[in-house]
Amino acid sequence: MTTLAPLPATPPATLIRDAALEPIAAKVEAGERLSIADGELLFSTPDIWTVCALADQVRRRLHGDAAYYNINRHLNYSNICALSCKFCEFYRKRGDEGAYERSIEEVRAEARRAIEAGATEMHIVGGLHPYLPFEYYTDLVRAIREEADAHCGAGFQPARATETVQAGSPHHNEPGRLHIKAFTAVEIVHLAKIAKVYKQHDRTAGIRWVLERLKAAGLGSLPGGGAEVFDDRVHDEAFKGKIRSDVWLDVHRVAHELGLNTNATILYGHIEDKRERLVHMDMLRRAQDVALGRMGYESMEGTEARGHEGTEGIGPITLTRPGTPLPHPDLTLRASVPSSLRPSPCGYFQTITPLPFIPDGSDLEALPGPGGLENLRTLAIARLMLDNFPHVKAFWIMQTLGMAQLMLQNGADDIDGTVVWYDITKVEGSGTHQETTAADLRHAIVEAGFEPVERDTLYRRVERDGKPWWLAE
Ligand code: V47
Repeated sequence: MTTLAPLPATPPATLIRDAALEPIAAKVEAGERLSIADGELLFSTPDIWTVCALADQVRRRLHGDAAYYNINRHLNYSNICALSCKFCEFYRKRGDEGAYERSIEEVRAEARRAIEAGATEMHIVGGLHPYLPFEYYTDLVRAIREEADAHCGAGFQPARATETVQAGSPHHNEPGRLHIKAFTAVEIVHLAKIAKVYKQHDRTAGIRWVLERLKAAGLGSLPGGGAEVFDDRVHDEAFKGKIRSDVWLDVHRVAHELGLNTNATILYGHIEDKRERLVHMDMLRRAQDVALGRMGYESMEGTEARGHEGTEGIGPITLTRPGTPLPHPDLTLRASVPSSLRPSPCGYFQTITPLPFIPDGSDLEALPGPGGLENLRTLAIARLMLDNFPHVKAFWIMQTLGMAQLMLQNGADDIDGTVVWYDITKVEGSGTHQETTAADLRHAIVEAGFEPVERDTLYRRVERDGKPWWLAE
């Protein structure tokens, strides 16, 4: 392959066709936080390629040529849901044709297959099932954990993995074994209600109760689903009955306090407007300011305190300033502070995944859904606005693998994994079997001009010799 000259740090001014973007380019160069007004300009400018070039600049500053993927399995334990969100094609009511719930033994068998295939992660979500008891969920996590422990010889090399992880890591999830990333914030609140521990006047107590029990059973992190768009108008029109933004953010804050890393999503391209997308991104980065502040990251000097509930007194903490270390499970900031005084454990948001609305089969089917350029621009803007999220994922299942390649060149650094089964959205004609191989993912990444890096759920480099795998030094 021909080697190209390195890109200039900033798109040369002559390539910025819309001069109104120049102040934004200067902020990006300096690693400063963009305002919502900046974001509005990024959405309205006809100069989309400058938007993309700026996102690529940030992406390369954070990750160089690396592009991440993982070997994973998505599993939906049930599609029966008490809610009827208008954008959703996945949910069924009990007794409906196609309604299902997986037994613990079925989940256990799927975990065994995943481990035998060398998977490092199971990503598990489902509907808000009205009848399954709380114990179903802890049993489900425990069953997968038992399989991971019992079959660690199949897809896992314990000796190498144990050597690489520092003692006292705040992440209690055992390294090198199948990682369980499960349950959106919406499901966590539902479980608190099922267990009858959810109290409106002190909702975090019930959330904490649930998360502590799931973590003790083997939960490793939370996926980013269920966020949709943090706006009451959009909420009431498209997903009434679901938790609102403040509750979604509470769940993730409590998870971070318990040392669990989490992800975030934005479901765009339906009835929301651009400003609502930007407010959503702003709320997420403020929540991340809190998480990073707890880890010891410091805000930019001279920045005024923010006036947003729960983040008072915390200024923007960006990761996009040159030389800023990315958060990592074993990162220690302020090493001079004795470990007994460091806030621990500390979880944080790892990844933002912009999810394009797929209308087919939903109550909003008459809407067109976002087009390719809209998807590209939204992902690039997510990279630019979410300056304190280490990773931006182009989820190939919803974006297509071809678009995910393009997105790697315009802000994304991750494309998710081999997936295998996916029921929430379906490509026409594919059913729920939507699998790609690790070789296909690597090929797509190389073709896009990047170095493929297999990661575990916490973005540690994975090395493998066939199916056995371990974490890189
Ligand atoms: O929560 C539902 C969304 C989410 C539709 O954390 C739809 O790494 C588009 O959250 N069109 C589930 N989106 C997927 C998800 C996810 C996927 C990959 C990685 C991660 C991660 C998280 O999908 C749901 C909902 O927000 N969704 N229906 C639809 N018609």
